[in-house]
Amino acid sequence: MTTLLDELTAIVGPTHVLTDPELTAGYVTDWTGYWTGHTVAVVRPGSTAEVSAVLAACYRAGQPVVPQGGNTGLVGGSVPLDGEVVLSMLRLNRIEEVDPVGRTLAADAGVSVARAQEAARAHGLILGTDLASRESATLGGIVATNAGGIAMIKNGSTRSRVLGVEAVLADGRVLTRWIPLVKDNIGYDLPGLLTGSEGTLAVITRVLMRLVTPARATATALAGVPSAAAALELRDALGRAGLTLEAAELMTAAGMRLVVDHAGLRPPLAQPAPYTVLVEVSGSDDVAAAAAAVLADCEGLIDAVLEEGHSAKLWRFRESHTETIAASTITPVVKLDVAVPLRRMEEFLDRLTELLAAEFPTIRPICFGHFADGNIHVNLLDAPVDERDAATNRVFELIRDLGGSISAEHGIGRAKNPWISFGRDPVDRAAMGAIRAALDPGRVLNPHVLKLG
Ligand code: 2HG
Ligand code: ZN
Repeated sequence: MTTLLDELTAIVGPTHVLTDPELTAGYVTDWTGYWTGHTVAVVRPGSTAEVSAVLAACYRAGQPVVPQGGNTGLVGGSVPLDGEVVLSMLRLNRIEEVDPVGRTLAADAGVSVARAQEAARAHGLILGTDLASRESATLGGIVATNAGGIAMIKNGSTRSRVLGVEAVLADGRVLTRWIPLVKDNIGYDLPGLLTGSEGTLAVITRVLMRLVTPARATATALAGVPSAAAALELRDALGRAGLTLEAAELMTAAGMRLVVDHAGLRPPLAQPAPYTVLVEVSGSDDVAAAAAAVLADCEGLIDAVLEEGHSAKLWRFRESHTETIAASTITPVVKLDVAVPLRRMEEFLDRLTELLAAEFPTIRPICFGHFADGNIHVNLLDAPVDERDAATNRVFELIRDLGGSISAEHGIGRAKNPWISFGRDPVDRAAMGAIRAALDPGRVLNPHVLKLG
């Protein structure tokens, strides 16, 4: 090990190889505090050439490596388990170019989503992926995990906007697929394959993203509705009025109460409702008036507030959920990220509440999420540590019965390994395994993540 550490130190310089547990602590535990491990060293390369040399050295030594961006993932995918080197990508932080004509952004993997967004906005464009952890989450991270987020309903997946990547393979070779064209149909879609591969196929060092033209005028509303079905009816009514959904989020009465109490906010609606929907819509200049007309006409609506533009004030109720939940549980929160077919969402939420109350009475579930794409974040608070897996299993069994997905946007990481067969059949897993073995025969890249069984 001393020889390898010497080699790594020679590549990146002594200040960028951290071994002191006090200095590595922040790199070995995830955001929830549950997923943790230890590392022989955190290595912080400053260029693609250094990433390549570090990986080549680790490959020769058979030393496993965990790539890490902002460490904001929620499935334990960016922290070491058992001595892996942590490859921190944060020093690769250059925004190379925004091309306003081709509508592309080229940047290093360690650039934060917020900085990339700012650079795109300076040219009248936006990144297209947005999420609450935007200040810390990195471009490499959102590509490696195919991050979902609040804008997916409008702009599609992160994968659909990755035009190119530069990535270092396990043995140190640099793969460059960097074509700033939306039409380029030569062979396999390797950027698409690396997107969502959770650091198991290569380490992404640069990304070339397709940018999006932002809406000219938007309005944001919070609406209290009696059911998830009513939330979907509101979505349809907005669509019929010619409005475009920029975002559509669902919150429950329990989640709203928690956020209001924790953040000391005034409840936004005069009457509490079983579900509160946040919608941001775009349209012509009088979008707020058009949205108000839809809300006024909406059958069963309990109460609503509407603001012009992107209302940070209204979004706060939604974006405070993750932090509020983390601060309100006596055991580390169990974070499940599921999707259900929209026509079964009501049934899912009802059956989930019933089964948890019957079988795990001490667990407090809080559900919220991007309801228009079927994605619900199921957070289990106060879950006794010895009930975590059993409760997860029951929720996933329900998801399987309903034809949903056990991982809508957060990935598999370490957290969901035992359940991968709920979502991928043996032939599918064998095909993924063959790709992984071909690109990383020594299995040094994120070995404990995305285990295919
Ligand atoms: C979000 O939608 C993130 O805010 C986090 O995906 C979800 O905290 C969660 O469960
Ligand atoms: Zn989400």
